[in-house]
Amino acid sequence: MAYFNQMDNVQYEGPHSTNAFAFKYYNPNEQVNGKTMEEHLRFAVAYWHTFVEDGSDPFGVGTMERPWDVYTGMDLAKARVEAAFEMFEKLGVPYFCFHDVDIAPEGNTLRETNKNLDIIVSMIKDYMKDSKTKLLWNTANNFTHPRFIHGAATSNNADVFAYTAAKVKKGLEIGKELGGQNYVFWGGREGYETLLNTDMKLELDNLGRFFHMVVNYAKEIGYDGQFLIEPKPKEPMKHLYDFDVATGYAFLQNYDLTDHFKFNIEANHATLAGHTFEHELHYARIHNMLGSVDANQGDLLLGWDTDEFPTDLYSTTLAMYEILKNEGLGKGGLNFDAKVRRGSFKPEDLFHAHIAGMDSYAVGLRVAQRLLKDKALENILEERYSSYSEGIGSAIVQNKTDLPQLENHALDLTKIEHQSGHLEKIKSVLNQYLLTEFSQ
Ligand code: XLS
Ligand code: NI
Ligand code: NI
Repeated sequence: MAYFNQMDNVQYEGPHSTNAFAFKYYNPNEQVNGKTMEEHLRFAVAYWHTFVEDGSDPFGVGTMERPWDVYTGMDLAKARVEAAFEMFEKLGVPYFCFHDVDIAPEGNTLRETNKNLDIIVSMIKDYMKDSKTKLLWNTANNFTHPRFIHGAATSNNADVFAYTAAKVKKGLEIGKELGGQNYVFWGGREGYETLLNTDMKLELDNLGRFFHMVVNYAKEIGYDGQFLIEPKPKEPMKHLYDFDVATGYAFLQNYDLTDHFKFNIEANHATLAGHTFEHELHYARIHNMLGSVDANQGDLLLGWDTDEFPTDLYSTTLAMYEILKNEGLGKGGLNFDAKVRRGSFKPEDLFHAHIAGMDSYAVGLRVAQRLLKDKALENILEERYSSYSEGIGSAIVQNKTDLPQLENHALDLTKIEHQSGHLEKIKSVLNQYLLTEFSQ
């Protein structure tokens, strides 16, 4: 059965097209510095936002018109698979991502849930045979069900730790079965409300133990996907343990896990942590920990995870700059962990939203590539830090000096010469790159 009858395959028609169902900037086969746009961007559709969510919020019921909602239970799960693969093909998107609960309903026991999963996973596997769309990552939803009220691997309740481990074990098996490129850990309930009833040390130690078990089991079954931690500072918990990349990195170092994990960085989580998106990408990149991206955007006027589709070209440009500096995302990709607004309830809005996101990242890619080719920002850095390429600066960065020598250098210094930071000039250069990209 077809669910998006009125939609054809979305084609690239260029920046002057007025067709709302065409790409204006994303041209999958266009070469950008030796790779196609499709290879650079590795877009993924997020199953939960696109095929599961109904648009409800804490104040109102669902609003989404979804033609597959005529079904319930396992029939609904199957209808969603059909709708999903139809949409993947029409969008030409190379990847998708899901949580276990997105694809199959939970049973009364985990045994029953796993049976449901097996049925849908084998259906997905069949669909994947005739589709170019692959699994970017899967994960376990260990936060929605009331059993996770006090956490999952960091719960005070050992039964919940076991349940969590069992769900992730199944998730790795599913990832292996479907050729998943990555496996994501977003610790939605891994945090706490108050220290008055929390043994933080035990909870963190347990989380460390849990990840070692994951690494061991992956080895045991020959699962070769990449493990990704997705930081977020808060929501739903008041304090989340993987607050941001730096905090997550310290955790991985403490528990001797840095060789086995990288980060899945979400734009909206970065801003919730009080960082820019590019800060999180940059921090991960310089520590060789940039794995994948949840490509969305937040609303700085609102203090929560609004998960909007990315349309801010400034942000996509700076994000793609980091990704190109990283020489790409390797096994990772750009997953649209983003939802249409509650008022955008028509099925075609799902297409408009993805087209907007894909076009915005295509612009970002092209602008970032030109910035790099011209060394527009790199030259600025080189000049700004030039004091470290000679004299005392070069001794410092080569570890060839010490406090007495530095004192000697400083004691009679009378005039320290500074250069301007030229921030406004730099921003106007960036604007110029953005605005000239498609005006030639
Ligand atoms: C929620 C997270 C979640 C993860 C996957 O804020 O972004 O959707 O990406 O569990
Ligand atoms: Ni996410
Ligand atoms: Ni999120």
